[in-house]
Amino acid sequence: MVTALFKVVLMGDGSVGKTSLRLTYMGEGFRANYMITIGADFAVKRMELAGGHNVSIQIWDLAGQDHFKSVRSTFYRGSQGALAVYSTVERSSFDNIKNWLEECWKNTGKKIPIVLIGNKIDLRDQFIDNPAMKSMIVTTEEGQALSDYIAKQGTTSSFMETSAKTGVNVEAAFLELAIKILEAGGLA
Ligand code: G3D
Ligand code: MG
Repeated sequence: MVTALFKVVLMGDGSVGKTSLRLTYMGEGFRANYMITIGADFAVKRMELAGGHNVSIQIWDLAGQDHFKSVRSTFYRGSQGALAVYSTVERSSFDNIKNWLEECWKNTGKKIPIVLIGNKIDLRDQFIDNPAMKSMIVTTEEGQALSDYIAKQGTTSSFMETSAKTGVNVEAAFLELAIKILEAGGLA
């Protein structure tokens, strides 16, 4: 049995749902700490993994500073895994994932494990038959293909589709990341 604290970051374009995912995972009543110099929240939650491993994850979330590149190098420092989040109803956020990964790996100095998240699937379900939305929608197949591409860059990558609104797959996504970090030798 092990006890560990993992630092993880939430990255992705503004409005894709990073803060909502964190709040859904942690519960509404949760208050995060705020690091004013880099404009980031961080919050800790404990989870129990198979095999009796007790892991706490410290989740770092940019508090509306998503677009200020200058503050983000501190944000990534020491993180052991990342949730790379896009919106399944906003293609530009999907196209930007490669830029987020590059920035993350550059600042962490190693290819930390990634869980790729396609969020807002409740909206995609609503928009799926709307021709005006067709070009905005990112399919499951596209998400999976991007995750496969990330895995070829020399790290582990998993893919999940979530809704921070309905809660579907939110807990599973954080759990998956903790498992990937453990597998990558996060205790070393
Ligand atoms: P960010 O932290 O990545 O910038 P937020 O994104 O968590 O602040 O979310 C941006 C907006 O998208 C919020 O709406 C939020 O409620 C909404 N949102 C986040 N995730 C989902 C989801 O899975 N489904 C739906 N339907 N909406 C979602 P507002 O209106 O508060 O700006
Ligand atoms: Mg936010």
